Amino acid sequence: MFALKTLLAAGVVAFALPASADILISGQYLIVSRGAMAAGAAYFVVENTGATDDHLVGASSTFAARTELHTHIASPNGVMQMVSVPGGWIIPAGGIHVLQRGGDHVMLMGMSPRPQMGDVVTLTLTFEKAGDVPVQIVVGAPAGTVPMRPVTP
Ligand SMILES: [Cu+2]
Repeated sequence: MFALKTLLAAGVVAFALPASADILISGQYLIVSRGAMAAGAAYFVVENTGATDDHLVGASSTFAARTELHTHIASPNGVMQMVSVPGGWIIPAGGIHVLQRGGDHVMLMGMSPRPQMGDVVTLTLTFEKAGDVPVQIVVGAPAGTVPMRPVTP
């Protein structure tokens, strides 16, 4: 019983801590589709300031029925299609990984209630080393955003 209590206490403490010092998330925003599906895609930059590689292995949320790591690939007829990326992405030590429109993103399906422009929602990113990293995301494209915004490390 003591061990269980200790574990629970440790879990609460870990959850209350800010994001891992080695993982920084920036430029995050969420685009919500029109139509009945209430699907959305989240974009952001992950920076790993640590000395060892980390691995973004998953994402979760409390406001969508499904939350998945996705990317875009060109089908044989040239049409861009979204596919899930169950293996996630390696974030190299001292490097960045950019999730951006037309490329990698976090897909949210069956959002309820549908987030409105300007709402702030919480997405939890799960890293192999940094663990769960909650990220506050504003709904809507930031002013001046262009689809393939270059990001410098
Ligand atoms: Cu997608």
